Amino acid sequence: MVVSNRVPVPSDSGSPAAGGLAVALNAALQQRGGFWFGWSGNVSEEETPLQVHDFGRVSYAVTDLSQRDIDEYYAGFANRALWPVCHYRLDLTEISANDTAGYFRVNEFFARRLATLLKPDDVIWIHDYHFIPLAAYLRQMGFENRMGFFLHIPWAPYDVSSALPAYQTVLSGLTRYDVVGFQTRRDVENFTRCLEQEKMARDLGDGRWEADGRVFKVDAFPIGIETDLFRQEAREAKSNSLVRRMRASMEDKHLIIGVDRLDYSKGIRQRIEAFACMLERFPNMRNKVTFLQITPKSRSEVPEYLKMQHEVAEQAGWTNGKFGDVDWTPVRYINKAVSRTSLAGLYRSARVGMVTPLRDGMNLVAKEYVASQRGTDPGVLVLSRFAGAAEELDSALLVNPYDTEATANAIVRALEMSLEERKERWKAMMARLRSNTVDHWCANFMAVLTQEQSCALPKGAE
Ligand code: GDG
Repeated sequence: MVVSNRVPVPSDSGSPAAGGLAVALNAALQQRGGFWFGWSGNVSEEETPLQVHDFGRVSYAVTDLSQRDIDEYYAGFANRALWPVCHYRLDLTEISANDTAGYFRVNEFFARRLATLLKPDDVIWIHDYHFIPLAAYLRQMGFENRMGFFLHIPWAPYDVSSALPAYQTVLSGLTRYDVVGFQTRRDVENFTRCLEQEKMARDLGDGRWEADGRVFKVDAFPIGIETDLFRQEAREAKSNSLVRRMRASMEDKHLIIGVDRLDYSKGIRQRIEAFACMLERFPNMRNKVTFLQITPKSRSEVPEYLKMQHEVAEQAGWTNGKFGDVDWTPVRYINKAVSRTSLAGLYRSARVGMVTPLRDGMNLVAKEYVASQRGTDPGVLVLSRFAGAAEELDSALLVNPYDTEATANAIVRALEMSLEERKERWKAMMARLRSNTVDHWCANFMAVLTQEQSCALPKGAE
């Protein structure tokens, strides 16, 4: 039983959902047979029956939510309290008693709906910050199934995370699982320090903890991508019309690429600022590079997101006004999504990949950029130290995204890097991406959850 806020129900033809995570979890479900359960994405003011869609061995069960539920649970507590706190942004955190109550109420509602589907031997894998208290409600109802939780976003240090409304209830909710998985060692350390500080669990060693007579395992499971498939897609994207149009418009300039949901955690404004700083300090780079930032809008219902949309657009406009010319637009800023194939082809065309979040659980764009490169002439990844991906991809040019000048210098260093050094760095990163794909991630988590073997991080990932 896989549980996530949004459920990628396939189209009626049964074609698989796109995207690495959905593909990997679908594959795990296909192997064992099972359900994917969550929100339908639809609003309904009356309680409607659970909608079940069967596709062979895998079924999808989704439920509607009321507008109030969505406002309080999703747009409220999940996205205005948990998301900013987990991304170390107390300045953007909104504390509201209504939203907090709504989050727990909706989790209890999901637990009641899920309970109608559960069989005693079902293994349940719950995803992300929307559903932290789900296991606690299921346990209260008497369910003793194996339950695992994976947090896709960071877990902040004690002093930050303890500012969360209902912090102790959220934390104790996590102790009701059998396995609690994080993206990185750093998140595991932050989380276990919270357990110690609150005296909420006892350390049994080897990642095992005990709380209220239950033993649970805490570990890092860094998520991967479909490395070979992405590579293949990038190779084949040569004939993609969007990629061809982009290449034709570049003439002999180098392309720098950034791809992110429009989210304040991604550091998009700071990145454009660093690019502008680079143009200011290295006039020889003017007219030689183009920075393409692809940024589909997200969560526009949350006020902080609207505000940053304006800030990023202003920064891009200011940079173009200051440095642009009649025949050169330094920043191409695009607010729409492109297809996965186009994306793979654009990554491959870019000499530099800029992945500079202020804080990120993992960041799959960093991995996709590396996987898309030509081995004989690879581009350079400029990666924030504060992305989870930096733990594995330490052969990237690591930067502090708050340091505008240092990031500007890293862009120049990437543009001027010798072929030999580019190849060396790329090879080291590709080896990591091959030894830890999204399938490994899924299999590792499931193995620990079903107790088939003890948890193993991919070699060298610690
Ligand atoms: C959360 C955590 C963690 C983006 N624009 C387009 C597009 N994308 C795709 C990328 C990538 C995905 O969206 C974004 O993944 P990230 O990992 O970068 O970020 P979040 O959405 O914040 O994800 C994160 C992740 O969960 C997984 O655990 O890594 O830290 O925050 O796959 O390619 N795809 C297409 N067109 C676009 O315009 N087709």
